[in-house]
Amino acid sequence: MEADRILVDGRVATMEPGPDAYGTVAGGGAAVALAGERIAWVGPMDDLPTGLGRAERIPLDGRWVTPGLVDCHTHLVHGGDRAREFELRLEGASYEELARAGGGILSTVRATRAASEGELVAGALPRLDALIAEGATTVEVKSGYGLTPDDEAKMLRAARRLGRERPVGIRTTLLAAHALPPEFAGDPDGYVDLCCGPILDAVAAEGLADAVDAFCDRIAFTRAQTERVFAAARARGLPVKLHAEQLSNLGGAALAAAMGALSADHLEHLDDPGAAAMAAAGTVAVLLPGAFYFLRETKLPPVEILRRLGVPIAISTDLNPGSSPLSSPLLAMNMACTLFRLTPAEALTGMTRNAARALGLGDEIGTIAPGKRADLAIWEVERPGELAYRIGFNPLWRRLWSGR
Ligand code: DI6
Ligand code: FE
Repeated sequence: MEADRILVDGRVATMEPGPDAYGTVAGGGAAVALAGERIAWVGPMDDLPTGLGRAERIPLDGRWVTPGLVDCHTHLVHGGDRAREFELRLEGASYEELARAGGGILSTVRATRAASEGELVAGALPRLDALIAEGATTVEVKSGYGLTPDDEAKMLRAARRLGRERPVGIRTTLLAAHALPPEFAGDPDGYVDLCCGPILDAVAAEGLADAVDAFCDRIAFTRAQTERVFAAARARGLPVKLHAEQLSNLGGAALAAAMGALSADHLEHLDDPGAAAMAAAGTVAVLLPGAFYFLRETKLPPVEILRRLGVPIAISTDLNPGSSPLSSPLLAMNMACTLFRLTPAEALTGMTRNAARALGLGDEIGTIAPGKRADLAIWEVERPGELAYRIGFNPLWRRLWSGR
């Protein structure tokens, strides 16, 4: 075995399925050997392979190593902010009322259209840095505030640039079917034609999207419109995922599952048939407690049903200016426990292994296993359950992305 560095005398939560919920490496101390950007070996110190004499040893003094965190659902590229809308909501306006009055997502569309690609990058970097500072090594970024071929492509180019500006994996998602732009008022099917043709063409021509998403809800697009967007994406070989059952139940999760979606996200209003369809298809349930909290929702996603059916659960920040201005993966994990009653181990699985799967990257990242990318977070904690426990405290010691 070849390795150039070995993290020694640590404790390791591999997050691989196993006898304990964290995939903990047994024994007194554990080690992770790295070969370039890959994990070469992980196991107890006592079993360290011989012949690694020349590898540099990095002592961890008992600190915990987990996979780098994977934030699998964000809208972190956008112009402007929605602080005024927050005040209006606190005075009694609902998210849905503001959206129907031309505010909400559309107010961010106006600000995003007015911004240059460079301005979008500059605005997004501090938000991305906040995720990185808490151990994120892969972040998904959606479009959805441009809603024209040029503006959607501009957003996704800005997202790709973030991955060149920072040591982090960026996965991009085209979310053109996010809201009906004002120039298509009264003609949602006309806009869906634009999403399925010119927007997808513009984005695919430059290879700007790794997946395609839509918002299937009573303030956004119907099931039939969503199906058209998905068919166009799949015809171009792009995987799909869906904002489903957030504010109402249109049966989006079942549609997503039937069309082989990687994930269905939000899911507060998910029903039993939708959950069963997701279980049968292996579609990941991405829960977004930040949006539930910030919109002061009361309808909980059906976690017990998802568990019983064995639907993999991922957790994400949903970082966006309107429904979840949350740039803390650790707080998202805490909220998943306090609000949705996940266990701390389920929350960490949801930000690592299952989040990787929600991005179609389950073979590449999300657990600590030989051959996977060396994306690791090293924490000053006594046990991994602490990661979901504190509020507003960051115990990250070091982070490695691609072995760096
Ligand atoms: N649901 C959400 O929570 C975000 N998008 C969506 O479809 C919110 C986006 C926003 O309000 O700007
Ligand atoms: Fe979202």
